[in-house]
Amino acid sequence: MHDLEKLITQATADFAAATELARLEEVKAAYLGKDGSLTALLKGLGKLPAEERKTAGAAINVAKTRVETALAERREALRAAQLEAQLAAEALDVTLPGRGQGRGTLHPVTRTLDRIEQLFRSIGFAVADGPEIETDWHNFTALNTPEKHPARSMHDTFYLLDAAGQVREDILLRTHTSPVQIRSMLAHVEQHKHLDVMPELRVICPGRVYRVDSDATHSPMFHQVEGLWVGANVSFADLKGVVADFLRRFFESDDLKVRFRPSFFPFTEPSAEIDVAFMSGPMEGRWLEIAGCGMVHPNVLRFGGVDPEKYTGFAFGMGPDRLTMLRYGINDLRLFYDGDLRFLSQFQ
Ligand code: 2NM
Repeated sequence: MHDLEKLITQATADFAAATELARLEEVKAAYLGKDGSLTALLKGLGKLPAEERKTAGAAINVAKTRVETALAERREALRAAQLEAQLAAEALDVTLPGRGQGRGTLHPVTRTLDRIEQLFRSIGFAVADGPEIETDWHNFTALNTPEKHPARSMHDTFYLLDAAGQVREDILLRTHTSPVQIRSMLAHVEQHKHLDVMPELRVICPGRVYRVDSDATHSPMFHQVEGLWVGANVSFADLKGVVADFLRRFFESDDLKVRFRPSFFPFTEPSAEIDVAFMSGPMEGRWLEIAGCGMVHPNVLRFGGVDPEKYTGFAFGMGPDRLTMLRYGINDLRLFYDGDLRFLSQFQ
């Protein structure tokens, strides 16, 4: 039975040489499979003389059990090793700090709007908003815009379509935030109609506006902030003081030069463009057009429900997109609206 010992030794060595479970099952077949060597020995028992059969059979069965035990041990060892390797590969260090949830940043134009609102709130202005889809009446008529004014044309203004796809002439995307000032006046007058003297109305209206225009410095959607102060004795001198003070605070420049240049708007009379010049920095000494303003036209006050014989008011309008470009030295307006995070995430 020396041969059986050799067979067991060989089988154990072959099992040890198999480093993967699949390979181990192949090796097993060589011993215990249908054509395996142990199986062959058991089949050969029948050819032995009857007196030898019993001891030979017992010896072969003992050997078979030992081979099976060696196989089971090796199988278990390989399974354990495989699990060990998998655990090592999938190792997770639960003590590592988290990756963090990017919190995002405010859009640069939003930062400018917040700043403008904060400054005007500090001198007693309310902040109002209104619909971006407006009536022709609120957007043009109430602002004293002549019936044939070019701003009313489809080349300059986005009109809405009806269900049949036909242009509706009475509904449009607002071209300025002035309709909100009209709505503010109407609401203010209604709210105080029981009083002999209406309290002053001070309001700014920031928001999106729309015009048919698109290039490096014009976007079909852009922003405006318009302001309005109506009261019993509101003068152009008040306008100059409020606007100049705001601009110096906005640009954090006490020596900012502010100039009012005569101009024309249908909704104000007299009207002026507002220019500023910095006394230091890269833009030193250059006049920049920054806003428009004027005394609210009597017709506009009337459309707002205010009696122009009793009250006067001033109004102004500016473009926060342009103010943002100036503040950060940006030369292409479209960067604000491309949604490229490489640009937007630079404003913290
Ligand atoms: C500007 C320039 C001048 C303006 C006028 C009004 C209203 F509704 F009160 F009449 N709101 N905004 C105005 C006046 C706007 O923007 C360049």
